[in-house]
Amino acid sequence: MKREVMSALMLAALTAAGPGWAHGDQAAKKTTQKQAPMVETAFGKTGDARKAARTIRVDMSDQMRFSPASISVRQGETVKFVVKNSGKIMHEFVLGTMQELREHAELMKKHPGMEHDEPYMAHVPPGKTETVVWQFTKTGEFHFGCLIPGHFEAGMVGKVAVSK
Ligand SMILES: [Cu+2]
Repeated sequence: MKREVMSALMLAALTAAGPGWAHGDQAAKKTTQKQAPMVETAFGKTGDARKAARTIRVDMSDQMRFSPASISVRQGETVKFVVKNSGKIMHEFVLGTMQELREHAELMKKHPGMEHDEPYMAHVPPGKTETVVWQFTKTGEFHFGCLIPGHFEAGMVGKVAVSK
């Protein structure tokens, strides 16, 4: 939803800049709709949906829990997370290291209106489902959390173990 709004704004801005630019943006827009921006982190990188051999369904509830709360993957594996919010309030699925998630949760408490969109996160309104495609390029223990103020602290956190 947010990405669509951004694209529309970008298109409007580029159209104002001239017809040549607008034409270029048409092509760029098509690719961004198919593939999330390439991002590389300590816990992996943006996945290619065509290489996602495995789909993991994750449910989020108003009991502040993810189900499953523990996931095991192999290094190099690309996973398509289909994240469903079966609750009545907003939840989100954010992959990261425990330290990053903790810091991010603290920031969200200070700035509750803060908005961001990265390929390793999904903001899911009640009753909706969003998808995150991610490649786990590094071994280790990573996490996913809901960073809506209070949720992470209430235990809305899960674990991803990436093994060789
Ligand atoms: Cu939540």
